[in-house]
Amino acid sequence: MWNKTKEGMLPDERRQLQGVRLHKLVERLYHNVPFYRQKLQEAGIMPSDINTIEDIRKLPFTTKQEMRDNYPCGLFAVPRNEIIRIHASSGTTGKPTIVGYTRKDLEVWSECIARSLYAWGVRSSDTVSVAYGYGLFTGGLGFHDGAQHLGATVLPTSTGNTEKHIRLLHDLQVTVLACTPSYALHLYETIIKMGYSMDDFALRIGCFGGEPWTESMRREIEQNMGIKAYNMYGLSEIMGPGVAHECECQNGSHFNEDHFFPEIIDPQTLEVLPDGQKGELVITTLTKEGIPLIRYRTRDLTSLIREQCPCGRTEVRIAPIMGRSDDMLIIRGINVFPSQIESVILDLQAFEPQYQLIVDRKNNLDTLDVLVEVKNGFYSDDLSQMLALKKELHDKLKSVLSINANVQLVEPGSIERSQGKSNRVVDKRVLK
Ligand code: DLL
Repeated sequence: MWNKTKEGMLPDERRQLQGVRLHKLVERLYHNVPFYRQKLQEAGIMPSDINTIEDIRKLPFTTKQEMRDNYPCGLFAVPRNEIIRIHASSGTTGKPTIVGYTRKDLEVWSECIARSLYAWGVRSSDTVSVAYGYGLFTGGLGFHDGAQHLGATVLPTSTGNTEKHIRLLHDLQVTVLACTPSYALHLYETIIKMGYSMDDFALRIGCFGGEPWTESMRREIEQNMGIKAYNMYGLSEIMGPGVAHECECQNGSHFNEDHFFPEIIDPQTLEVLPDGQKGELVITTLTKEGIPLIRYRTRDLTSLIREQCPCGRTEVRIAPIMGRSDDMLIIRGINVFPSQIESVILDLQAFEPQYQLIVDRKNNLDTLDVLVEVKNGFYSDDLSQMLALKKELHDKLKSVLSINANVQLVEPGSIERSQGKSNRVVDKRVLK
């Protein structure tokens, strides 16, 4: 273990530590974040009421909508000069969710990622190609700092330019690959197309996450690429990658419980569910300084595995994410809410509020087709006019969502109207 004291802590000792940290967290939020003070007051809770980790159930939940309502920095719990990094993720409509990190937050982040990499067998002699997106997305810089903290050599490849990436993987004999699992499959196909065999590479370990994947995808990656493929779970609101990670047993992802406290709730009744039952994952950031969150509703569906893991880590595990309790799609690793696309369409005069989103996976890359009806006065046989409209929508979607959608303009009235719930999203991806 990278940090045996924390990862292998006796469960009772850990619960004590979590209780102390929870009390301090509530105190900090009560005094430093007006939104939380009001929320706690409304719930009739004072920091002195929270003393053990079991007291967490007295606390109210936090939602993504509340983060949006406090855009951009209303939930920051420290003065701006203590924030040394900002990342952002998609919000439910146009505005992104902003997250700020203090120096200590970045240290905790690197520590958590180093724990994962170490568990997977990465050592300072390894070279890690970080092929998650760099920038506002937490994947690139998160893995970058963590791998550097461990002492490995980092190759900051980021996304795109697959052939150049493959040549570097080959020429530098890179041993570790970090990217989304679907990108790993695409990379493999390109490797073969370029005439290489996996024997030409030194890859041993894959660090995959950022989107749902299955056991059969894992088998495919492991068999094709001749590597061990491990799961990493995380979300920007809580930190980024590094919230939970598999160990060598590949049987559920250990939660970094000294920093993040997980609960599973029924998304309808909001009742806390017992271990083993499937529900929505709720996370409290026990040590975060920049933007700490109490009982954040992730919308990810999973269950907690409490049984002792043969690896010796005593941290609770989560089962692979089984879906979401909202309509968020993950397309090429980018979180997309249908409502974001709708608001882009409605901002442009030429379109009806009638559209359909078709998501598919071709050559292991996600595709998004946006079919949209053009308003009567705007529909024309003039091809150049139609192409200009199409380009306008494409470019707007690209600037808001950072995604290249295939826009298809259709005649007014041609998208089937539904009798009941509208069926605006058709997700054809079958995760084998
Ligand atoms: O995807 C952070 C990350 C980067 C995790 C790289 C792992 C590796 P967001 O963009 O905020 O952050 O998206 C978070 O992605 O709520 C899940 O729905 C989904 N997700 C992330 N990891 C996994 C995973 C990053 N291993 C959202 N399995 C989360 C399934 C995942 N879903």
